[in-house]
Amino acid sequence: MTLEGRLIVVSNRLPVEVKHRGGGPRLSRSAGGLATALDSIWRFTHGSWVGWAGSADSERANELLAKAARGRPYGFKAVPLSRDEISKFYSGFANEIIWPLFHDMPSRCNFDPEYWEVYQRVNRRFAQAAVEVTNGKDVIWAHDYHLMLMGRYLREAGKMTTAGFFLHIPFPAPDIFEKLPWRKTILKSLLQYDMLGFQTDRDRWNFVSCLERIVPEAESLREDPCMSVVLEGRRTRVGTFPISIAFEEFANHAASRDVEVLSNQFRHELSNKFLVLGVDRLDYTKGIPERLRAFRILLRRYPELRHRVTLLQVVVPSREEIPNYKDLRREVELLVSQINGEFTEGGWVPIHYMHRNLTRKQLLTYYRAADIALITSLKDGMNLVAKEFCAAQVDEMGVVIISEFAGASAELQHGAIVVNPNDLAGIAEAIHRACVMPVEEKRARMRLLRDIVRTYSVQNWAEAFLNAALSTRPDVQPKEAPTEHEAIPLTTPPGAREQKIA
Ligand code: GDG
Repeated sequence: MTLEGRLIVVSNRLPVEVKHRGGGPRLSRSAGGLATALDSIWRFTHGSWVGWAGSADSERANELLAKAARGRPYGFKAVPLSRDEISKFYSGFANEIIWPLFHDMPSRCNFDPEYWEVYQRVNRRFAQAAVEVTNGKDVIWAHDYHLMLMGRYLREAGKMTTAGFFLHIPFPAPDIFEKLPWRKTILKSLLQYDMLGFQTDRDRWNFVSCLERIVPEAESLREDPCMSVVLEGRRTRVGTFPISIAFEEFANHAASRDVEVLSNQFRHELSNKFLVLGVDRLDYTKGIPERLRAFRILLRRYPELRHRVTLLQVVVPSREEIPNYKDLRREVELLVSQINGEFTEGGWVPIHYMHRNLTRKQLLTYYRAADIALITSLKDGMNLVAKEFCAAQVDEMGVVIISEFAGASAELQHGAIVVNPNDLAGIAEAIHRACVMPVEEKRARMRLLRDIVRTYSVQNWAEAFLNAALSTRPDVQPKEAPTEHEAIPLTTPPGAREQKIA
């Protein structure tokens, strides 16, 4: 695809972070998968990335960013945020209200009205920063729940260019969403974007159902391949774009000699036990305590599996400033020690627990070494770990057990074993089933999963979204012929990609 203008990506954080350490500010790569996801898009376009740089605005920080931009196809535009704004906009509104609410956990929300004030102010500042680097032909692409009001402020600032928004997390059903005191303003602000993208059809339909209930004056039109919503004469297109991964990159790295050696070595150190792997940010939506309890049920129900199965749980530190997250860490660590206390015997520890960041190579080593990926999210926008695990299964032997409430289950359901994460006994049975699954069945399932993830890569995702956004312009016709990366039509619902094992 070709963009006539430039791409202006706007996200809460820039892909690089300025940290103040002794001796002045330093630049590092910031956490978060969005940078990796967009790498493929920057290969054929250029532009700017607007976001928080992780430190107060300073001349030195801006110099560092300008230096970091050299050689990249995009420049950085830092949005300065004070400590108080970070606390109320990011930790507060985004992560104590929207994150739990959109993951169907309203009782965890802290509806502090001050958070709302700061959320509005910060969204306006992001919009101003985006407008400053944009001209009429550019496409603005805003990411995630931190920036739901930015569409409205872009319009107020007189922006005439195309603006799209992609939500990485789920969109809740009306009964949940309507608990939000600022529900109507948020929905109407989202409709100020030209293009809205959701991870799954379920999220898209939830959004449309919320509009029907809360903004009944908005008219939904079913059009192919997207649908449209018209409010006060403005049309917004609404589509499903499941995010994916750079399949070949993961697969090639996993197939490398380095990773093979490390993976064999790791398996040898574990005495070739059957390895179950969990990899998650430490987050209450990921269902980590549920997974541990299910593993305990497995070991109680099937004593013959003791000594034969090991769970490796990798937990990446996350949002440690929020009280809920501290409590979760304690809960997880207590469960790990209880289970290990109950079952450990000479030469076998049932759960290996890591609370730290891994390098990409370490992660791939564990993906490749594992027999099962166990994903038990209580709710998840997509879950890229599931797709990365498939890419890393170069010998096609791993089994994916995935929560029906992870977005990825829509695409992966026929190759994976799908579980309800609240059904702990069901998860235990699924692990048992994977342990005794015949090799041919494992292979058939993993081949299917790898085909699905290979066919629809992150590049397809980004191109599909941007093409759909571009087609909202009155002066741009959708392009004639699909490229080889677009074997899948723009907004094919995940169901259309589902395949069955032959
Ligand atoms: C949000 C939505 C949606 C994990 N540990 C390490 C590490 N990771 C990488 C994984 C993966 C990413 O982090 C986690 O992505 P997920 O998709 O699983 O989850 P969230 O962080 O919650 O992401 C989610 C996603 O946005 C994209 O739209 O799928 O539903 O919640 O890429 O590989 N990477 C490294 N070391 C680790 O220790 N290097």
